[in-house]
Formats: sequence, structure tokens, C-alpha cells
Amino acid sequence: MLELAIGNLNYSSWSMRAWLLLQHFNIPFRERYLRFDGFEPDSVFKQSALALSATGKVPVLIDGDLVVWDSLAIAEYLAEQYPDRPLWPAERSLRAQARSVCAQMHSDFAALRTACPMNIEADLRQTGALIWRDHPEVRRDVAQIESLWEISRALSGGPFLFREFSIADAFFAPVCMRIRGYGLPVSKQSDDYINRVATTPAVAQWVQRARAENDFLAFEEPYRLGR
Ligand SMILES: N[C@@H](CCC(=O)N[C@@H](CS)C(=O)NCC(=O)O)C(=O)O
Repeated sequence: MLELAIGNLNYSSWSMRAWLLLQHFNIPFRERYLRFDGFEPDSVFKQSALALSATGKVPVLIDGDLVVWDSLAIAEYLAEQYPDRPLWPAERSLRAQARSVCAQMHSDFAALRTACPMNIEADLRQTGALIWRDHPEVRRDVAQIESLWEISRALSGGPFLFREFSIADAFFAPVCMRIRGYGLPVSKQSDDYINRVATTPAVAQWVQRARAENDFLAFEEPYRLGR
């Protein structure tokens, strides 16, 4: 059976993407939970992650002797291994567009990622209001993400980015969590999309577990002293 190594559900945006794909598309898997005790070389997390892959990061997918790391490579591997499941849209043009938005999500939007690290459990609207006021580059990232969403839904007809929930939606799910948690202002259409993603059963399940995790990690939360 496939095994997926993930980090803390509350914080690990990259783990969330891979987990959502396995869960949403009913692919049987086991979880290997690597708690983020720290990212230093001597942390238990780092040592355990390094034992799986040379990056020392999660997520990591283990399929027998094969180890696949990085959420984008994991998504592609799953799509290849389970061609009967619509991980990518069936139409070639939509698939190309879906790959484009995923690649962009994967390598871009550093300002939003840096200023608003994922924290599903916390209500960070005050922090978010200050970030929104003081960081034009975050406002630019969010505007670009909203425009990607709009273009994708216009091409496919919605209601998800490429009609049904796909890899593209899994890739943006952590962004939906950030926009929500930090209360970043978005259009009504974007807000509806975020709600649609958040109520997708696999996402709702991840969120519920993230909230119940109850593991405050100070190094992940430079903006507060505790819960
Ligand atoms: N590009 C990678 C990024 C993976 C990543 O940065 N994972 C974080 C957890 S969310 C991690 O393991 N960080 C440990 C570190 O930076 O040492 C992916 O898509 O999987």
C-alpha cells in the first residue's frame, strides 16, 4: 500500500496538497506522521525526513521501493498510476491550463507564502489586516491568484477551477486556507470558490484534524506567544 509522509496538519501546506489527492480520489494509503519538532539537522523531523528522501522535507510518497518527493511530482505520479481517476481534467486544453496554474502556484507567490504561512487553526484577521495594509506585493499575489481562478473557471465553466475537483484545486487549497485565516479581502466569486473548496469532504476532513491537532509550534508562529 502507498504510504504518505506528512508534517503537522495545521501548518504543512505542501503535505496538505498530496494528502488531499489521495483522500479525495479514494486511493488507499497509510499515513506516516512526522511532527515538526524543528527543521534543524538534529531535529527528529529532519532526521526522519532525511531517512526518506534527500530533501529532508515532506510530503514524501512511498510506493514499495520507490520514493517520490515534492508535491508536484507526487501529483503527477498519482495521475499516471491512477489514469481511471480524474486527477487532471480529461480535455487536453484544460489539462494544459491546469498544469500551468499548478506550476505557477508551485513556483510563484512567494510574498503571500512568506507573509502568511498556513495556520488553519488560528484566527489571524488582525495580523492579516496589517499585512494587507503594509505589503503591496501580497496584494499583488492575491490579485493574480484571483485572476487565475477567474480565467480557469471561465474556461471550464466551473464550479471548481477545471469543473470537478482536481489537482489544481488541491494545489490552491492551502491558499484558500491562508486567505480565510488571515481574512484577506477577495471578491465574492473568490469567496464562493474558497467555500466550495473548504466544504469538499477531503478538505473539511484535513481542516477538522488540523484544528484538533492542538500542537502549538512557536517557530511556525512568529506573530503570537501561544494559543
Ligand atoms: N516543493 C516542496 C516543498 C516541501 C516543503 O517545503 N515542505 C515543508 C513542510 S510544509 C518542509 O518539509 N520543510 C522542512 C524544511 O524546510 O526543512 C513540495 O512541493 O513538496
